[in-house]
Amino acid sequence: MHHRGLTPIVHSNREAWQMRLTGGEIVAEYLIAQGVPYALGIPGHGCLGLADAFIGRESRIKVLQMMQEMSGVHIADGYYRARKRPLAVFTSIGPGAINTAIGAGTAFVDSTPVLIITGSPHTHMRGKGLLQEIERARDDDFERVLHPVVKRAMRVDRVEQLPSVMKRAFNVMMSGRRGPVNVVLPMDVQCSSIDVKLPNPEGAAPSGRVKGDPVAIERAVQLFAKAKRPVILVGGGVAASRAEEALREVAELKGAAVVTTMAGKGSFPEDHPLFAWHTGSKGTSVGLRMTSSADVILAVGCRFADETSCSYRPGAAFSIPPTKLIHVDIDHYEIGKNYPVAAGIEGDALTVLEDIKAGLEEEAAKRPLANDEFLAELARENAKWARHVEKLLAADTKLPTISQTLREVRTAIDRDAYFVTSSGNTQAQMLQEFPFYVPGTCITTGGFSTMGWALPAAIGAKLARPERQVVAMVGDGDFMMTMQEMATAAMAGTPVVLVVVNNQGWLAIKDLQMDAFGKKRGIATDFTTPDGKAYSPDIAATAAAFGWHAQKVASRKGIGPALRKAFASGMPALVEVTVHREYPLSGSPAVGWWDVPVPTYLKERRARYEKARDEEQLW
Ligand SMILES: Cc1ncc(C[n+]2csc(CCOP(=O)(O)OP(=O)(O)O)c2C)c(N)n1
Ligand SMILES: [Mg+2]
Repeated sequence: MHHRGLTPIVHSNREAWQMRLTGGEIVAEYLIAQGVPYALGIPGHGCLGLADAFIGRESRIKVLQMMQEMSGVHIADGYYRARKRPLAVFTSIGPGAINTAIGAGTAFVDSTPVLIITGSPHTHMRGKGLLQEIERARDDDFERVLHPVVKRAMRVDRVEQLPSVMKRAFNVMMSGRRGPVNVVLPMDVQCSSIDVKLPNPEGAAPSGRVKGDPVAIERAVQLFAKAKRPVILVGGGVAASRAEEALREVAELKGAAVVTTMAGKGSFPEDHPLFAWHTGSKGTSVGLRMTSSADVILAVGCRFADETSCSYRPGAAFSIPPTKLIHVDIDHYEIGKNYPVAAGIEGDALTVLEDIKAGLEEEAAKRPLANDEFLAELARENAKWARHVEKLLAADTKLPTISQTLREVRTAIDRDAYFVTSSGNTQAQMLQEFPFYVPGTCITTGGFSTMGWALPAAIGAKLARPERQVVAMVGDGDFMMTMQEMATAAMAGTPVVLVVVNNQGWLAIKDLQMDAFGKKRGIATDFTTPDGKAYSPDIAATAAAFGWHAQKVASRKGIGPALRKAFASGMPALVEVTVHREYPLSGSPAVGWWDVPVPTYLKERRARYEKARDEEQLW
């Protein structure tokens, strides 16, 4: 036993009992002990010893390849969201390691655990400037690149440290506010060995959930029970803690409107009469009305980011005060960050909601808690929003709009299908127009909005849930950021269905340029050839070239049948939809305020911008 204080191993794999293991083998065995089914990696000289250790262990952990390390992290991210089990990603040194940064940033901002193991120079070579070492400011300096985008960075200098590092990496990743961890593993450490008993994961981590303070919970119950215009604001923390059921129970008990953030989308059945869609700059009229006029908001697992809060312009999304805020979060840092609280509760979303529910049940025994007038107003506002969406759907354009495509996709796929988006108009319109019925089926990068995320994340979701339909919908720009991962899906045999809406440009941004700066201010957002003509690769043909089932449609009525054929193919399948690209039907209108600074030379717009900006209140 080399490490005092480690729990003796209780291991189903007897070979691992007090065995001589290399660093690479310690990693592989610990991942197996943690029940990690896949390690995603691109080998290079910086991780040869680690990659080799997976040989002979294929029945217990599979190595999958991806085409860019960033995508490996995205795959793990999508897998976690669909299954709540982490995967590991391993890379070589230098560029391979740095390629994980965007994946790590996405997972960090969206609080998803991913173990990122990056190879690094031999400990005795540090600072010599070996191939792919970053060493001009400090020897073997890579890990600082990832510091801001991981929950913790862990560096191993000797193989003896590795069992403890692996154990702690999982603990950090999987407790509290979850997030990615980087383990830096030098090449020599991967290959040297020790006699080791691996720590048993079961005895090594905190168990259970963090309860909220009973005094604060009682205060919250009293406030919420008395509310006349009660709103529950749902962030990503509800899905993270699998608190969807408790959320629904609390909402129904009180008769509260449920509004979600982008990260919270899909945590509440969106055909439920208490659902009030979304607030914020990309929100909905019903959500904005509910959150800006609430007397009490119970916010669970959300950060009050600028998009949710209409850049903190009072009365736009929120009016806190006078609205009283009950803010529940696993991360105390979020409480009081952007708005003052009437009750701030640090705790896990599920246990806190269950405790609030118990308190509300007591109150409900004394008197009715719901306000029928408020609920009638909610129904009216919901009907108004539905009419707005129907109007968008009725657009009479030659090519289908993204709104129409979303509707056709919703109609064609299963109720419990996973629907994956990353950024652009598809994500913004998904938020406003696409209802999710089964909790957990909305998979989107809510906080980081990373283009190129959806395809690899969908591959991860399909690995996690092979029995369910997994559909990703992306723009042409988004697609071209990670289209090479079509090879990954072909090799892994994951029949994801990818809908690419082709509008020959970064149109979400072009629309924003027009909204904020003026109709003539589009720049660098159309894809064109030197003669000014619209440019697009033949996207369906690229999918066919990767060995995918591929179809191209340019009519609304062609979308449903194409999707059905895609599912029937049993293969990874792409449906390219050529969509309408003229503003404003290229997207859908933003209904809330967002602080997009306007250049002073656009005098009139600048004046309007400043007037609105001056109303913002940063707390
Ligand atoms: C990696 C990354 N770079 C830049 C952006 C900024 N951005 C947000 S949406 C968007 C354009 C999206 O274009 P596309 O995927 O074609 O979708 P569209 O809006 O055209 O439907 C850009 C550039 C981003 N979110 N992520
Ligand atoms: Mg586009």
